Amino acid sequence: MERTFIAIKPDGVQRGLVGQIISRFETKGFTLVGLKIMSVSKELAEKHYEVHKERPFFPSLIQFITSGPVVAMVWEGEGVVASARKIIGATNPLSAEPGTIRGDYGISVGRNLIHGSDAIETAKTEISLWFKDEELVSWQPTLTPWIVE
Ligand code: DAT
Ligand code: MG
Repeated sequence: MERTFIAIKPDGVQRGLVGQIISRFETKGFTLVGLKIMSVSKELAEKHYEVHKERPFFPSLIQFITSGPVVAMVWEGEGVVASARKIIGATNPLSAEPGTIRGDYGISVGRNLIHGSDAIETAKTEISLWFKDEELVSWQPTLTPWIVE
């Protein structure tokens, strides 16, 4: 089953949006299979954002993501990678559609609340970077037949 890596960034945690953000994925019908609050080391942050290391915003991005607790999650469901990106909205919250997380809660690209894997392959890499196998729980919600035909 498809899985994606989602992280509520320090701004989302500090602003008390953890519950509301989790709700969006939960009520959509996806299944939570991994969840933890953690401090992010510089090493983990730099690995996670490795593709951006030549970008001018890289130092401030690393500073930001390591500046407070992050809520790391793995969500499961058919099409979850692309769907989660839609639920999250465009990278710049000012361009993100209302109804998306970034569109509803943010105004600044450097405070855009949440990360979501951008492709199935990226998701696999990110999940193994952030979670140990034993931290993930495979389970079948009893509600599934009411959500998936
Ligand atoms: P996304 O998080 O939507 O996948 P991304 O992978 O292009 O976006 O960039 C990763 C993060 O880096 C993004 O969430 C916020 C920051 N970022 C991206 N572009 C930026 C920019 N032009 N200025 C400042 N921060 C930026
Ligand atoms: Mg990205």
